[in-house]
This record gives sequence, C-alpha cells and structure tokens, in this order.
Amino acid sequence: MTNIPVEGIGIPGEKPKFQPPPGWKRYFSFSTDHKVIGIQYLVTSFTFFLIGGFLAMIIRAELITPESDLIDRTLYNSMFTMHGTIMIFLWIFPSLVGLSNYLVPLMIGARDMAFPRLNAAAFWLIPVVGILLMASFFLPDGTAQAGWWVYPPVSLQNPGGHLISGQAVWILAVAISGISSIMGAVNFVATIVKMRAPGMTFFRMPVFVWTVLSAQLIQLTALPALTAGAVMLLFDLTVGTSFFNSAKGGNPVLFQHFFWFYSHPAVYVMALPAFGIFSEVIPVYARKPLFGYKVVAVSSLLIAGVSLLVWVHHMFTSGTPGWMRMIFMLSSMCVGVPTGIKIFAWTATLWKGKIRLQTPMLFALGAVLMFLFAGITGIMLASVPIDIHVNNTYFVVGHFHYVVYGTVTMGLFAGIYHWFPKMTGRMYYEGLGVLHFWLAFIGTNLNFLPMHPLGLQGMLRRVSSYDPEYAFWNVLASLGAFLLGISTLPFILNLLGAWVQGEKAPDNPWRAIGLEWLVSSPPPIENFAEIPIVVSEPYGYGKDEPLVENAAAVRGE
Ligand code: HEM
Ligand SMILES: [Cu+2]
Repeated sequence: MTNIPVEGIGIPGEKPKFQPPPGWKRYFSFSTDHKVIGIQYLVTSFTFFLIGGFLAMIIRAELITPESDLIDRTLYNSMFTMHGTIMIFLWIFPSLVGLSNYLVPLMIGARDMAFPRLNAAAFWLIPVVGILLMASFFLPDGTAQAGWWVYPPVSLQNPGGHLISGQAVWILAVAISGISSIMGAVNFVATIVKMRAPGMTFFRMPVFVWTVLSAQLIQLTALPALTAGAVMLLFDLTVGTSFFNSAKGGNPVLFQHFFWFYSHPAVYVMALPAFGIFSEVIPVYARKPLFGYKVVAVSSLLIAGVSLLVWVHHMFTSGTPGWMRMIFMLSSMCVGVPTGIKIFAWTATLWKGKIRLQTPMLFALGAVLMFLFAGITGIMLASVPIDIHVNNTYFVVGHFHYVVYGTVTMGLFAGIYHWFPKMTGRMYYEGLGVLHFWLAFIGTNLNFLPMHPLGLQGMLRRVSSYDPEYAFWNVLASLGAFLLGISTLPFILNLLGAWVQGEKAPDNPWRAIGLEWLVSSPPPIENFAEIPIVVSEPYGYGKDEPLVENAAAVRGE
C-alpha cells in the first residue's frame, strides 16, 4: 500500500521529477508538491477572505443607519451576493482544501497526494474563479444580484439583455469551482483509501483524516446536483430554455431542490474538517487521549450520511406539503445525534486534563462554544413552526454566521496557528495570537448575536433600509463587524512577521503525537526519508507507547 510510484512523486531515494524552484518562488510555480499547493490554497483563499470581509464592512456600514444612504440598492444587492459567494466558494472551501492538502499525506504517511498534477490543476482553477467573479464588477450591468443561492425567477431577470451578464458569469465561475472541487475530491478519497502507510489502519487514522474523507465523499455524491442545476439555469438564462422559468411553464421550485440537495450537505463539507481540527487540537493542549476516538471518527461518516437527507428544511415555506415538512423536520433533528456525540467527546477530553490555553486551543474552545450555540439555533430552525416565523429574517443570517465564522473560520484559525510552526519552520508570536483570539471572539458575538433578536422581531435579510425600531441591535452588529475587521490585523501582522523573522520552530513544539510531528519543520520534499510503519492508535497522550516502529529512519537519521 506504500511507495506506489506515481508520476511526479518518484520512488524513494530517487530524485523527484519536479524540482520546485527555491524559496518563495515555488509558491508561484505549477508545483506538484502537496505542501506547496496547500500553502498556495491557504494564501489565495485568505486574500479572498479579506476581499469578502471588505464587502461585509460596506454592508454593515450601510446597515448602521435605518436609511439606505451609503450605496444604492442595486449595488447593495451586488454587495451581499458577492460577499456570500466569495466567502463560500473562495474562502471557506479552498482554505479547508488547502489545510487538508498540506496535512493529509503527512498524517497518513504518504509522500504526496495520489494524483499530484491533478492536485495542482485543481488549485489553479481557483484564481480563475476569483478573476471571473471580480471582473463581473466591470460589466455594464454589474455583478450577479440574486444572492448566493441564485433562486429563479430573480436570477433569470436580465434587464440589460446582455448575453454576458453578471449572473451568467457567476454561474460559470461557480461551475468551474465545482469542477475544481470534484478534482480535489477524487484525489483526497484515492489518497486516503490507497496511500496509507503500513500499519495505518482506518482506526489508526487521526480524526482530521476521517473528517476530510467524509467531507470529500459528500462532494462526490452531492456536487453533481448543483452542477446540473447550474447548467440548466445557464441555459434558461442565455438560450431561452425553460427548466425553471415559470413564465414559460418551467418549475422554479425544482431549482431549489437541485440547489439545496448540494448546498445543505455543503455546510458539512465546511464544518466536518473544522470538527477534525478541534479533534486534533484539544487532545494536544489538554494532554489527554481523545475521548471515544472510534465513535468520534465514525460519527463523521454518519453526519455526512444524514446531511444528504435533510435538504428540504430550506424549503419549508416553498409550498412544501405538510407531510413532507414533518419528515424533513425529523431527519434534520437527527443530525443533532452524531454532532452531539462529538461535542460530548471534546468536553470529556477536557475533563481533568492539564489544559494549556495557547492560541490554537483558545480558538478551538471558542469555536466549539459558538458551535454549541449554532447547534441550538439550528435545531430551532429545523422545527417547522419556528422556521415559518423566522424564514428569510436576520435570525437565519445570525445562525449561519455562527457556523461559518464562529465555528469554521475560527476553527481554521486554530488549525493555522497549530500547524504554522510545521508549515513554515517558525514560531508565531503568542501575544498577537491571543489578541487576535479575543478581538475575534468578542467581535463575532457582538456582530452575530444581535441578529437573532432582530430576526425574531421580523427584520428581513437582503434589505438595505429598515424600520428605525431595529436601529439598536443593528448598531451593535455593525460595531461587532468593524471589530472583526480589525481582528484580522494582528493575524496578518503575526504570520507575516513570524514567517520572515520568527523564532526557529522545533520539529514538535507542542509535544504532539502524529506522523507530521516526526519530521522536520518544514517537512522535506516527499515528507519521509523512509515510509513510517505505524504501530499504535493516535492520541496516545500519557500512554508512553511509540507511534511508529522506525522513527529514526523516517527522519532520515
Ligand atoms: C466580518 C465578518 C462578516 C460579516 C460582518 C458578515 C455580514 C453579513 C451580512 C450583514 C449579511 C447579510 C446581508 C444581507 O442580507 O443584506 C451576510 C450574508 C452572508 N454571509 Fe456574511 N459576514 C461575515 C463573514 C462571513 C463568512 C466568513 C462567511 C463564510 C461563508 C459568510 C457568508 C455569508 C453568506 C453565504 C451570506 C448570504 C448572502 C446572501 O444572502 O446571498 N459571511 N453577511
Ligand atoms: Cu440545511
């Protein structure tokens, strides 16, 4: 199962086929090294996070007063549509793929991903998607306006009558990002199933690898539905077919099925790797084995499975019959069981642990706490009567930002800090990391908590003006947003500064257990001098048993 001589990886001991250019130049090359690609993904997606965040600042600046006075309504539509699109397709997805790309081969004892060139090609599609989307700001009618979920009939309106409309570019860009994701998914599944080191059985894989496998299986099963829906929508928009065009006898609700059959599970494509990060970080900084490792591992697959069966909870108010609402309300609530298991396991891992509150741990604990809150509002939204009341209000916006910011983005920060010494060979600055955490934690809650009372009182989403009675909570939310904007400054300062002149990192600064910590920081090309032979379960904190049989040889000593 080891040493499969895939092109571009080479046979151990031989010189690799593709020698990356030295130094920083490698990050601008068509490198096939999964570690270079991982960092390419992370840096590119973070750039888009800043752009998407900038648009969010404009949205919240508009909403700090009840009148629509900063930008006109058309531009406002562009703002929230592009904000949502960029954050999902250019920040969360690619950054998680980047982290997974960096870590998975190291964690399973492989020299690279199964298909290194496919891996590089998948990455280079991401800048294409970004350029297309940004270019649509310069089209005569501007960008897409219909929100990131592009429901017809709104998305089928084309008042300018141009063939190349913002909406058409949007659909094309998202389709390309879908192709990139499918390429990545094939690669991840093949790598995890086929390239594990000897002794690395499924039940010796770190939970992070389990969550990546589960997430990528969702991509393979559900993404084709979105792609099909997008192509049909593009045809409706450009060549006048009528799949979803009700004016010509099409069915717009059918689009919602295509869309949510993918886009609900997509939430778990984002959340599962974040759960994986929590499962790696918490045991290290609590110095305890992960409680219930096997159950936590398998619960990832369960979450992926159930997530495919709940999409209609986004359509409770789309004319869905009562019996169908009941079924999907029940299935949605079932997701609570495997997720509850995970939260319980993280809590139990902390129990009587020797907890070290370094930056990665702060982010992990803060994110789990906010995920707990998101889970509660999620169960509320899954129940039909509550959803009917708050559908399309800021309650929904508040709920999902607790997921996408509070849980996934904060989880990503935990992961980036935790593996930063491994990736760069430098230590980040702890003080700046802690400052980043507190600004982000307070900012997230100040920003997104007020959205819940706003939604319960009836403030609709996607509006640029509102009744003055909603002013109080909106001012708080906007202040929170600006705080969040500021919170990224210490992050950028920290990582850039540390990368250039930080203290040299040892191979295993956190005394963590895992194959990636056995090799140097940063790891050499092809990762291991000799393929590790794994002899024990992960998370053996306090057990004092070796992880691999040939540690010295793996390091090349
Ligand atoms: C500084 C952080 C953020 C702030 C202040 C913020 C703010 C907002 C606001 C106010 C809206 C509602 C706009 C409206 O309905 O008029 C919105 C929508 C949205 N946000 Fe964010 N957001 C932030 C981060 C994120 C992140 C990290 C994601 C990651 C996926 C995200 C995804 C979305 C999506 C998908 C929408 C829905 C857009 C639509 O309705 O089509 N946001 N955001
Ligand atoms: Cu959903």
